[in-house]
Amino acid sequence: MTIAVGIICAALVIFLLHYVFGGRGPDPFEKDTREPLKKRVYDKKEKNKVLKQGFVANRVPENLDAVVIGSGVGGLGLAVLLAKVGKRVLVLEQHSRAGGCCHTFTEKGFEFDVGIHYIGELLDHKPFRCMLDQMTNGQLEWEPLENPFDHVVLGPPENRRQYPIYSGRTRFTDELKKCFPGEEKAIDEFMKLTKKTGNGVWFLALLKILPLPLAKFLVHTGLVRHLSFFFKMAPRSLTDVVNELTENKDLRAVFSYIFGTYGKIPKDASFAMHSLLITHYLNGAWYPKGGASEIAYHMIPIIEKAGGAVLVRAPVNRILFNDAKEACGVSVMKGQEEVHIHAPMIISDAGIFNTYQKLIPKDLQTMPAIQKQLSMLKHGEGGLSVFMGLNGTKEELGLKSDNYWIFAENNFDELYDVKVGNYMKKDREEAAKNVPLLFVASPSAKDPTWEARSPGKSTLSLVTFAKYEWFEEWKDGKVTNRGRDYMELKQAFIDTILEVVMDVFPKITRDKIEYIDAGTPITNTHYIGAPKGEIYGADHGISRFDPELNITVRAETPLKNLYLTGQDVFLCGFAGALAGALTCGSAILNRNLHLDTIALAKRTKFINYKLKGE
Ligand SMILES: Cc1cc2nc3c(=O)[nH]c(=O)nc-3n(C[C@H](O)[C@H](O)[C@H](O)COP(=O)(O)OP(=O)(O)OC[C@H]3O[C@@H](n4cnc5c(N)ncnc54)[C@H](O)[C@@H]3O)c2cc1C
Ligand SMILES: *[C@@H]1O[C@H](CO)[C@@H](O)[C@H](O)[C@H]1NC(C)=O
Ligand SMILES: CC(=O)N[C@H]1CO[C@H](CO)[C@@H](O)[C@@H]1O
Repeated sequence: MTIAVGIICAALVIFLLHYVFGGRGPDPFEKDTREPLKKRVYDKKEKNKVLKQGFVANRVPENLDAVVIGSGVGGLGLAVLLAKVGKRVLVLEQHSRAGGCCHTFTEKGFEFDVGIHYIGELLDHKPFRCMLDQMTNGQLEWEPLENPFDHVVLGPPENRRQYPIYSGRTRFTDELKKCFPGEEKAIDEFMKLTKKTGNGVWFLALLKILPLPLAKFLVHTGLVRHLSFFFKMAPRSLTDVVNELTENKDLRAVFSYIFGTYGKIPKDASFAMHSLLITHYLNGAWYPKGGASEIAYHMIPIIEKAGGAVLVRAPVNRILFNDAKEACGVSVMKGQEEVHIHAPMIISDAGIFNTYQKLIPKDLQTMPAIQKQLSMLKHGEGGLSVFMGLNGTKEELGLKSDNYWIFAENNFDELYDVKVGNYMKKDREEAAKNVPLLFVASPSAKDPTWEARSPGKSTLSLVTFAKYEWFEEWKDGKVTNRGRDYMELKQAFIDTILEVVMDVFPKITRDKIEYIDAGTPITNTHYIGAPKGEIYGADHGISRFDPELNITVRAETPLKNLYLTGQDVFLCGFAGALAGALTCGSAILNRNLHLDTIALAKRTKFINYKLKGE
């Protein structure tokens, strides 16, 4: 028995070593491709020449190596990885501009972001930062947020309590201890558990790129939960863990508030996912200098340089398969006509539901292997965003480079359930009168280039969750004209949200508002292709962290030459979608790109050190 275990373990170690260290395909990070900062381009027309290249058949490069469906950071990121090893990639985007959740739009002279408020892990020399520098040839700059970067606001208007959240390995806990005297032990224990769990995420990455039989072996023997604290903690809910640590309700809430960044209330959230988010921002939070559109703007030229292209207004209506059921191309709708594009490899960043339920033919949709994957995932929560353009500078309006998370009460499990809430279960008119959670941030205050670009103006971005079903009946209407009832419902949400904002930010008054509008779940469907208005793709509840799911939903699909990238392959968020791209790139290039980024970080540190003179 022990000998058998010994042999198995030895075999495992050999396999692991092989896959951990054994890069076989070309390495996209082999050369340091960072260039000195070029002249900054903020002129919209100039940028649109890159971001808004419309689809026409004669812009499609010949002899493509791959087609990527969707230009979110998961799609562009993967295309860059392939371009870096010389592959010619075509990225097709259904919207009129590239970027997916990272795109920006302009209304009444105000530029708004869609889905980038703050990103962590961007300290110099961190693997994630080194990788991003390479993927943008050193042209994308990151601006740190204030410290405290988040503020948690709890309670009803007459009794709102504010807690600042600081980054910093020790500062995070030190500052919490100042707010919660007597809770030192709980705070230290929370941090300990969080770090131990969050640091184990590499195992998730490993499960997704190990050969399937080996991954299955680890999961089915239960070894995975022994080897990885991440998977050990994954089945436990956030509520469960936090309630054991403290009786203090506000502290429980402060431990849990960041659930908003993946969208599951604490009793349905996995402690593993939560730990990832806490550790993600532990070293600080950053915002892309020049706004979110800079991300796509600096990735696209790398794809083009290798002979590829990124074309917009290119809705893929189906993936083409040959008789052997191998993906061999895509069909794009150009007006009423289908344009067929052939390539030996198709990669979808459009999300797993779009890919399996809309883009592949019916007879392939019913394949058991596809059905199994679909049965393991649910649609994530829908989102509602309010975009405000304000007359006044950040100083005049009291806006800073930080975020506010505002909750009507401190028991988040009840936000959707009884009392205050039932929010997500209410009928829509009722829900619109009482929005119990709200994210507030000023993108303009985070961007040091803003004042020069839009003097005297500011923007505010507000996000909450909302049910797709509340808005579903208008989904087939025209995006700019869905009728009066829809406008009224939107307005009801806006009015409620505005009350909260003006209360928490007293310098924001009605006369300062030059522009205000809301995007609902059906708006998300239109602009970012989210089938149910999801803001974070597939649901991130506890079942997402079942190791079985993690080995089943992979970049390789059950269909030959068809791959998945982006947030549904790994996890949501900018970093999660890029990890999806790395996972997919690892499968295609047959090497461990996660480890390549770590090696890259070591090399970069060395190069920077030498550049500085010794
Ligand atoms: C309101 C909001 C706030 C957020 N805030 C943050 C934050 O502060 N920090 C953070 O890290 N993350 C944040 N996120 C999450 C993050 O932006 C996403 O997780 C990530 O960008 C997803 O990238 P992706 O490439 O997987 O998908 P997406 O960016 O959604 O890209 C998918 C693309 O596929 C396109 N597509 C779909 N179907 C087709 C088709 N048939 N043909 C052609 N194209 C198609 C879509 O139009 C879309 O452009 C936020 C998201 C939202 C919505
Ligand atoms: C913005 O505010 C200034 C005064 O603070 C005022 O003079 C100006 O007319 C306002 N602009 C708009 C468009 O409301
Ligand atoms: C090892 C492990 O976690 N197995 C689980 C895989 O997923 C199925 C269904 O989702 C569970 O029943 C197993 O326990």
